[in-house]
Amino acid sequence: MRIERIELRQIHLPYVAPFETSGWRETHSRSILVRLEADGAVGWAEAPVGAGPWYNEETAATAWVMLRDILAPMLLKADLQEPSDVDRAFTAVRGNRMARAGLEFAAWDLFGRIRGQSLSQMLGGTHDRVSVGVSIGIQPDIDTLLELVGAYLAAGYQRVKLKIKPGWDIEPTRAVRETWPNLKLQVDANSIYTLDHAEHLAQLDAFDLLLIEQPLGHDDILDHAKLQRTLRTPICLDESIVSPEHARWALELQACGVINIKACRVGGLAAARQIHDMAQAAGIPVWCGGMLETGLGRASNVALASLPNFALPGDISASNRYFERDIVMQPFALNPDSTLSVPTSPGSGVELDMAFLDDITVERLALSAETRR
Ligand code: OSB
Ligand code: MG
Repeated sequence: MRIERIELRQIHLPYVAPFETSGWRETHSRSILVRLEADGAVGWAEAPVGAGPWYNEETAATAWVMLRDILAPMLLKADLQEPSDVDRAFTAVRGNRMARAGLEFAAWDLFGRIRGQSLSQMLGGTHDRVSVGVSIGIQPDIDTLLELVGAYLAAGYQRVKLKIKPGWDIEPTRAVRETWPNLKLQVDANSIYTLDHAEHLAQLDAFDLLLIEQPLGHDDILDHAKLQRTLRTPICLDESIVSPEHARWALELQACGVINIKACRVGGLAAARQIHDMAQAAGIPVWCGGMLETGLGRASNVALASLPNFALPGDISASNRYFERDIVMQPFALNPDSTLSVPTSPGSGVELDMAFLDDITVERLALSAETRR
């Protein structure tokens, strides 16, 4: 199959509240949406890039240029038999995995709609609901944090992740643990510490955490292996695992006890599934991370999380945790058991609210086989 037309859209959609980590703060989604057309069918997807290169090296601006000048023209020349052929078509491309993932996700949606199969079915999903939690950004003070955690628990979330950084780590975690002794609790440092903080981080062992996510360098594996030997709490890698090869290195070095899988971070769902399978074979549980996606990206996260080795709750909260109004006709709602239901319709299983999408689109571009550069 040949892709006949590719459309890119830059959106600008405010979050319900700014999201702050150890290294950045964002107030809006700047995702790039991708639309593929082939054989009379249409596939849509989201590349959840941010405003600046704070999580990884990509930004909304760089991903736009990569998609426009390199990746979309390459895809228009490729012959696709399977969604996983997209990854192969980009073998010569270094990095830029979120931009690549936008096209790869859209191909999964397209093939699913053509074949009448849901994304979860195509991937080999085994669950019809997936356990989810909520990721809570850095707050101005502990009282505000406790109030926010209480509100999310009242809304039905049964697992909480706290963003931490030096000066906002031991005390907020202690306060949440003392208030809710049985809560499933974990923390995420987004690469802010070094091995010099090993003794400091060991204080977190007292709080019975599910895991400590990405304490050290965004591209480090070796020091995480050293740190893991000094901690009782499992380390979970996020930023460092950008490909199945990186997962293999981390597993061989015993750098983590858990892996956070984000398909957008590793170039797409085919690579994400490979990491899932490798971790399963190694006896290492995985869970599905998030990038504050709209309902479109959320749909592929939920489908991915329906695979069997997604053993811990994902950062895949309901639509209303992120946006006042989502861009899909079927916003994700939290079930009373702290799960989201896995869509069953073909492809991503969600339809876009096109009128609303047009309102929040700030830039559009179409490429077709004839106009390719
Ligand atoms: O490190 O997991 C992260 C959001 C944006 C970038 C990085 C991360 C996050 C989150 C939020 O923690 C997860 C979500 O609810 O989508
Ligand atoms: Mg993380």
